[in-house]
Amino acid sequence: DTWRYAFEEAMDEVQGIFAQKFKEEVEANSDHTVQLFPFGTLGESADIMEQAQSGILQFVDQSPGFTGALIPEAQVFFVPYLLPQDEEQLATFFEESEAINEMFPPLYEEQGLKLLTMFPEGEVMMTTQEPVTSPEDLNEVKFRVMTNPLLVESYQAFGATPTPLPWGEVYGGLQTGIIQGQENPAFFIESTKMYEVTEHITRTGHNNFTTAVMANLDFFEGLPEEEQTMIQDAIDVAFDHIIDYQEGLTEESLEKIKEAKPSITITTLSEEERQPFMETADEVEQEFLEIGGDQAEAILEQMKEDLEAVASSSGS
Ligand code: 6CS
Repeated sequence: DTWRYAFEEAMDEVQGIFAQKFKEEVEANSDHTVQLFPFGTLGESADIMEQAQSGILQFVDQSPGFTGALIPEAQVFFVPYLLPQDEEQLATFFEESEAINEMFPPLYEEQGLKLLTMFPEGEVMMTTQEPVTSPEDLNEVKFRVMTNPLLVESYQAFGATPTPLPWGEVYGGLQTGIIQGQENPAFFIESTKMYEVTEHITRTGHNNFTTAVMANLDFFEGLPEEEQTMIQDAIDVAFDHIIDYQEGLTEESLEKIKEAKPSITITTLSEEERQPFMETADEVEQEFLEIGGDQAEAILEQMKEDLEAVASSSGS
């Protein structure tokens, strides 16, 4: 059969590299073909999710930044400063976390989706027109966020005026000044040329971009067991590949940005400067418990436990 797989990025961006590896593995180990649909071929993130839920697509990559409305618990990824900065620890967390591997799948199943994996896409950075060293600098800044209620709360707590928008409107929004800021990993700021319409990049260390790959549940459950295993194996290979692929990617991307636009400033906030941003975490966490669905508390607690386990086993 031909299986259709859509994602939210271009072919040569992180989600596309993952999807290409998955396709390669599936095609090497079965008679099936995987047809890839990058961003822009089938609509926005919300559209491809609907298509996956209805079975028009067999596979979809949608980030929790857009899944929050469908699965409120997925908003947990927007509690600031929850995930570790260390990339190795982060990868281990995604592989081993009970919250991710056992608690999230039933929640996705309720939406007709088989959750296959979640993986990190890199440190999230703020891009703005004016320098940012404290929450005061975000005052009155219309800051684009993905359409996720907790992310809106988080940027409100940071002092900005959050503006939820689908991805397709971001570059134009920055260009026309409808929005003055946004957040994304460095590779994406570089590949989408967002640096052209921004003056400052600020590393606040508040998050790492998480994404998720799933299959249509009826499709997946209708497959023979050995094909289900073949798919899961292909996902595992693609996971390892995407972790390796991202080694050094953040710094390389920042260098490319600097080369393309020497006037841009790239600032890493000091621990002291990060403090007021970090202090918003409790408030956002409380809000998550309010709006994060029935499993919010259980998921948050389990995630913290999983994160501690990873941190202590890595000796930090
Ligand atoms: O900001 C966004 O909406 C997009 N950012 C990334 C890194 N991937 C897909 C998503 O749509």
